[in-house]
Amino acid sequence: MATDTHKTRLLKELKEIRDELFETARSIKPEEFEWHPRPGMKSAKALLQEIGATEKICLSVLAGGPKLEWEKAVRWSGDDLNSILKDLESIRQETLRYLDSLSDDDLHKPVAMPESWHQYTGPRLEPEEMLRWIARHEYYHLGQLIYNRWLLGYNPYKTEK
Ligand code: NI
Repeated sequence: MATDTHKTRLLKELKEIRDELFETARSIKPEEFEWHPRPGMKSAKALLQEIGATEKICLSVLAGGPKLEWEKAVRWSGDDLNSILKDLESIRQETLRYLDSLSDDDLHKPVAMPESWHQYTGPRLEPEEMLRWIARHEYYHLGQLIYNRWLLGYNPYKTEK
């Protein structure tokens, strides 16, 4: 067996972060879901929605579709934890289908970015770079979610399950 392809490594990273996100999110009680520590900080619900909407918007651009608007990017199927996790899953399935359609070479063929993103991405970006950024973005907000939970008393270093 050859060493892992670039694609396999990307898939692994996306999956490991997603598994930790779901493990962290599954224990959220309904009364905790919209709690936020301070005004202007995101609740668990808002963090999860941010992760899903960002992934969907980035994927649309990568796949040659339109640049979706933030508020309308995802039609959430419900306001509760389970609905939002289910929506995150179906967004991820689209990402994986897209990734599956690429060869390792395709991963490095730059894709045109929307004008308003040029300040962050430049005019063109390799899919590999964007997919790594999606994973990094999710990990950033996962850290915030873990902290949100910790403020409610759920110490991530103590596994009392
Ligand atoms: Ni964000």
